[in-house]
Amino acid sequence: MNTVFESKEEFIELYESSVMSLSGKPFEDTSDIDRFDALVKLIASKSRAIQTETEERVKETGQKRVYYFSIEFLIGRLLDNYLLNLGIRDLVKDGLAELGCDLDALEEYEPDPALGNGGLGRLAACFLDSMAHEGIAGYGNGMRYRYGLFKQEIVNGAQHETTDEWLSHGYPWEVRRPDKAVRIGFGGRVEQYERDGRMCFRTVDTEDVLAVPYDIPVVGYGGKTVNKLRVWSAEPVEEVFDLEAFNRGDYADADRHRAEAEAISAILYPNDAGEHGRLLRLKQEYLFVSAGISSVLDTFRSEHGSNWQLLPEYVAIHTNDTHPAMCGPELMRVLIDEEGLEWDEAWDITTRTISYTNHTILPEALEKWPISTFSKLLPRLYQVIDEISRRYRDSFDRSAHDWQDRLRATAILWDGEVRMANLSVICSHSVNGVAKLHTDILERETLKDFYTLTPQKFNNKTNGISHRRFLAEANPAYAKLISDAIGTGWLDNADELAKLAEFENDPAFLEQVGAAKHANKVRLANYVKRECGLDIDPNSIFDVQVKRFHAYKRQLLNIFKVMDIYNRRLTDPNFRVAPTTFIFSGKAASSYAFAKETIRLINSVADVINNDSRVNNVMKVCFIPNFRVSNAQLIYPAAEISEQISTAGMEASGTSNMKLMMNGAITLGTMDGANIEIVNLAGRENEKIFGLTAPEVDELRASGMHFAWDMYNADPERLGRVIDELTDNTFAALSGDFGSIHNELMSGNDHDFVMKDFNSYVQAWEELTASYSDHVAWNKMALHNTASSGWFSSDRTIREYRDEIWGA
Ligand code: NBG
Repeated sequence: MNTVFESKEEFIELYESSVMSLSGKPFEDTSDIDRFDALVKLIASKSRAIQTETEERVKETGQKRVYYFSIEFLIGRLLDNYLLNLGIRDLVKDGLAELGCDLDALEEYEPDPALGNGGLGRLAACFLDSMAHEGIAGYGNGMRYRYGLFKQEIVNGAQHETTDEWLSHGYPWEVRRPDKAVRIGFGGRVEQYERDGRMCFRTVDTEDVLAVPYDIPVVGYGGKTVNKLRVWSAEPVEEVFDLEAFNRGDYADADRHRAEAEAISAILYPNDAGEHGRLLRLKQEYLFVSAGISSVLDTFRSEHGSNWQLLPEYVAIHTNDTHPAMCGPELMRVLIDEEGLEWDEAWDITTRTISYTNHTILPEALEKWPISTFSKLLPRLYQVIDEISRRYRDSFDRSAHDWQDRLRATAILWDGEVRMANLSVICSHSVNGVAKLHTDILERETLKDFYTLTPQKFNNKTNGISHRRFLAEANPAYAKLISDAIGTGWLDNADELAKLAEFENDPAFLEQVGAAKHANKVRLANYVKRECGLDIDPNSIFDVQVKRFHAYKRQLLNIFKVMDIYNRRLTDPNFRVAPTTFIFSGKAASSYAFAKETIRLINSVADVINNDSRVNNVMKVCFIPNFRVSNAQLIYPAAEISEQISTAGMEASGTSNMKLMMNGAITLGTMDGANIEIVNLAGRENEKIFGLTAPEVDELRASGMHFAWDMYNADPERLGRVIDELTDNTFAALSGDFGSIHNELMSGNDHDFVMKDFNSYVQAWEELTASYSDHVAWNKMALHNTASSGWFSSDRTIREYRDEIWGA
């Protein structure tokens, strides 16, 4: 472990002087914000010192550098994490206490940057943590949005979006690097010219913006490696302030130039809002790709000169989903137009450098851009894509009888559109899915023609999570129990969690497992009381579904279950219910009406149940607003049931399933995504599985024998009643009925098999909760889940990427 501070005394001295010099005030007069700021600045500067050492080591040893390009990085708060990773959490806490400051209280001042939507962005952040832990020279490359994803408030049950101003007090971790800014050109026209007897291309008359990087340190556990995350902000190239307009009183107009440039990095787009055709999104994608590639190549050049053949040996560029798909053509453009390489050589270098992860099979999320928009905004890049596409078509073996179908499925340019997923596959040497089932579906269905053509490109990398953030840091009570039992080696090597299996039959230990869980439930109950004013009972079962709202994730199925239990409890006094708190949290894309209505339904059901004294001794429904990394860290440790109930085949992997499992929750889920691997590791008897499997879903869809109205008619007392209640005013008091959900479900013929899986789901829930009263058996299952969860550490995932994709 690196010694960041020689002693507590040294820390106190450095910290005091840091607080005073930053604030210009005597220590006693400084506010908590001053103190927080100074603490971060101190830790950041210590981290940068290690970063310099890391950098020297990388240079000396010629280590391969990995660049992870992602349009989202959901990093969460960093202070606590970095103190843990540097091994100085206790020292700093004690030192602060001597100065009369409380570390936990200071940590509350840290903004939680919402630079991502959900799993995809959080995965990127976990990967940064694991790359640094594994000693990989791994760097994030992304966007610095002025506003995070919106802030969610609940008004009359409905989601309201307001801006998330995470930068309003500044962000003490980042360092602005204007010296590394890159000029990005949009529009203009392509011109041919001759250089050394060779025909070359350049783009002229472009409208330029400046991409300015901000660097955030990434501190690896063990304190030996500090990498960085570089995020780009768009700014005007030069200050063009229209004084005339200003003097006329047109203030907005006077600064229009700046506003237009800055708009590119102003907002983070929701990932499921059907964003095609939004010019700004395309500009964002090009900006962080082009600026990122330029900075990657600058670093390479400074170390290896223009030996571009060596690029794939020293550099790996990983593209996280299709948003950075322009990496391929952009690298080609630079190598050819600026470095003078021939096409074939540039192509060989490019494809050996780039790799691609697919994160979804949802067709609406596989990005496509109209050729007209694309070619106008990026004329030279479009030419390069056109040439890649032409060569790809020409490479086709036309003797095969089905070559035309195959081409149609895999073409880059088709039907007036640029298809980014196909572009990504063609420009990469490796294509991976994020869980076994997902990769199987890619190979068999979504990308099957590519798989037939180049099976060697395809591989699986089941997702992982940072066990340090989501277990050690989020769940100190449990983490302490674990470390007391098996030592702290698990922080470094999550496989050591398996040692907990020894304690599965130790009643005293199991009791402590239960006590830690209880403490976490009390902590969450306090948070819920503060945030929502709702009392929830820590002795009830905490049944948790927290994730983005989407039809396929089936929050609707969950709330149908709650409605059904409520109905049965009212009609049948003998119906026994294990006291349960149903906890939901998550955001819906602002344009996704169905998802937003589902949130309103949950809150409306909550309003009725929580105020009905006939039932609220056994059930409460709780929607926690504004789901984000920081409150997720309170929710996962308190959960006992992990709801992972997507329609089988739809959830690529899921990662909250892993976080919850690691924290000892039992998965109530379908055989989907990584749930399947959870079941394989922990044993089916330690989870609760229900519902259609992916092949059954396919079969039923294909058969055409699935009828929503038949199911409705067949079960008037339960399912039928729940569906009636969408429109019969039962839950309308808060803000009206739910006709659109009713319509979506019945006219859409139960597209996501909510009705189909309803019975087996509710039955599974009843069986699972009935077993809760045997606390010993329950805690044993919980512990078994934690003991089986080490494989889901993102350290393991990253080692697989390193060995099988990056060769780093
Ligand atoms: C999401 C999937 C999840 C998966 C994460 C991380 C997108 C496009 N995909 O199932 O829906 O866990 O990616 O891989 O956000």
